[in-house]
Amino acid sequence: MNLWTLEKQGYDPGSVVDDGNRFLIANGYMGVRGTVDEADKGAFPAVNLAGVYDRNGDKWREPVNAPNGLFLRLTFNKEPMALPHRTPRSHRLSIDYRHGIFRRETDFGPVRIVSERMASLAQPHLLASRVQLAFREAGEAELATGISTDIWDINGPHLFDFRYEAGETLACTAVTGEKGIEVAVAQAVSRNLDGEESFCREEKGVLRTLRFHAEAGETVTLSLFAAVFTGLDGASPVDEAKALCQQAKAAGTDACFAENAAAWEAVWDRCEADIEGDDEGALALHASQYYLNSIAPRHRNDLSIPARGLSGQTYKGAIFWDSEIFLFPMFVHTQPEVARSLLRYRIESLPGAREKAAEYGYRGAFYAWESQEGGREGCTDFNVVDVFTHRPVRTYFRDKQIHISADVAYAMAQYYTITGDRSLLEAGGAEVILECARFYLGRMSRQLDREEADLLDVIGPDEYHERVSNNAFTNAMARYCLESALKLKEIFADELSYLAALTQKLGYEKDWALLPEAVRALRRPRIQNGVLEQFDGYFDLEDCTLDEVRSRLRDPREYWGGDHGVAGTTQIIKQADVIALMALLPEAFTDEQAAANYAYYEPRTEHGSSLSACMYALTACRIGRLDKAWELFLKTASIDMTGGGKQWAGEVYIGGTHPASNGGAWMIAALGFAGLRVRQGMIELHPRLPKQIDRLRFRLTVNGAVHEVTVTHSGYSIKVI
Ligand code: IFM
Repeated sequence: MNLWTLEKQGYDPGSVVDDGNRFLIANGYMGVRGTVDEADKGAFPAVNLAGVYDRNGDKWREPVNAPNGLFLRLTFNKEPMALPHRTPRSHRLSIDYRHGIFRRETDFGPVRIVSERMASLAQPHLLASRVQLAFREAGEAELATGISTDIWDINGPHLFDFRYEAGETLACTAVTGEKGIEVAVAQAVSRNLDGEESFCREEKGVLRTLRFHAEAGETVTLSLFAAVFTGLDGASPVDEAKALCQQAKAAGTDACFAENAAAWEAVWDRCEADIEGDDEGALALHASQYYLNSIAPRHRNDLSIPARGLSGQTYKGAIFWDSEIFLFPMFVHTQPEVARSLLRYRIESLPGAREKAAEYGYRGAFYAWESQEGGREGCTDFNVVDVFTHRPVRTYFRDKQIHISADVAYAMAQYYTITGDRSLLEAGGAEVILECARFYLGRMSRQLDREEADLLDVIGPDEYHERVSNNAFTNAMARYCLESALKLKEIFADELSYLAALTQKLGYEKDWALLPEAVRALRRPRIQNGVLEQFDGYFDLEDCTLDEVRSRLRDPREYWGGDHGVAGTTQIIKQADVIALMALLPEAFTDEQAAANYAYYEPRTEHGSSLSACMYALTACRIGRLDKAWELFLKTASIDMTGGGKQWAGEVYIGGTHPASNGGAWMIAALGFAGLRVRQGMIELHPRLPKQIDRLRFRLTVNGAVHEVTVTHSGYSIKVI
């Protein structure tokens, strides 16, 4: 079994959208969905751009998809050799996770098309494909290559005022509707045949058509080079795109593919993780690492990663708590420079978070629940569409999911705890922590006759229960945020002038004084038989089984949460909540508490979010439920290979890749199975290997040096590479 390749045999029109996610190639700058070369809009082709957003009218803002510069369509003897127009004799898709190469092989009978595509990790603006057309019969061929604007948009169109250039290098330029950001794509071709060439500017792009006679047994090879630049990259995107295409063409496809492979090898040198003993697990771990690494921002130092990566416009291309809680751990341990980029994005977004807090009447920083560029809130008050009435449903994620600020502060503090490097705190991280703490100081409330203070009317990670009070996760994470603010005094004990300047800048004197009392007073959850109550009154809700709740659904796409959702009045929860807390702050709980809470909450959890299984797996490792941990690991790590995960929330499509699960898979392997803890640059291991694994190996960067950790059932070793 090849432990780095996923293959799929056979053509199934019903899985084309899922395959677009499964076979995604990306390089942090853009993601190219795994659709065939000739795909039209119906197949959801997209070149999804990181960090470029647009809003069309009053529809949701979402990231922009660039025109497809690797378009290719063959007509032979006037018949389309194209999906879905002709049923193939055979069809095979594959992705090489090691170097991010998508391959399609389709036998249409008279001709067999094989193409390989990459999004260069070495050159973030470059895409390339190499194509072979093997003719079985003689005939007249018409080959169109070029830049197609027939691309997928959920809430588009986003591009207007198209301008096309024909010639040796094709170009297409357009501007976004909302902000007029220029998006330019150029394309060049090299091929081993001549023919009659013509150009056409179609409504759907600009194409170069070559007519030629093919002999039976003849194989035509060609390479396509496409470059994408936007107005955010520089002043003349189209010139840069054309220049890069020509440069790539001059270098040749082999050189471009080799350069990409070398860049991937450099990434694997930093973060490769391998399992020996179970091939299914090994492939799934490679897959999840690939999906996550392929969308890591490496071309900029202030970008984060959307919840569906670069697989499309789902979830508005927004950054959620997923980044800090599920993605950040892999990066901070293996490629701290990427982790810094995720956190710098939050530092840059601080003005937006302050504005949001002010909008709700608070001081400090209330981060966007669905954060777009500059921290702009993408979450609307109506985030789900009811399947029965087709009306938008009022949801409260934007206003009540206040744990987001604590999650951001948590990652900021963890960066220092893990690396011992306080430069990020100095570069704005400390200010973020203080402003998040200030938000909670204002958000807490206390009845006059009570000693304790509450966080009322919130939503915890379990989104099925809206507008609850004293959610255990939210309160504990808010407390951690308040404590982290106080801890800054220790961290900067040798440089108190730094904090004094910050205090003055923020007018923070009064807030410092309030912090210790806030830490003391913030409500702790009720505990029954060792089990933390998820929120006030949770134990009084109907205690029924998951199957019972599922049987109450009248439509499979029905939303389980909100006012009328089937889960809201029951103890059935969407995703890890108390258990997520125990995974994030393990030292705050005993093993007995972890076991009691796992036993209580696991059967009551739908795992309706891809963020859930990994948190349970981490706790399962801790309490020695290793078979369960392994099962949850496989579920987490293979999600984007199998196309798992929910596709719909009410009538809203939420499919795509699942970076949080990809990061979760690494967390289970390293933090769970190996029991890795890095504190101030010191590595500790407490292995708990499931029986399915003979040997677990992974790389880390600690104190600037790459380390390789090997764990077996008889011990472990750590060596500097
Ligand atoms: O952040 C998550 C949330 O916890 C559950 N719904 C999906 C979001 C994006 O992954």
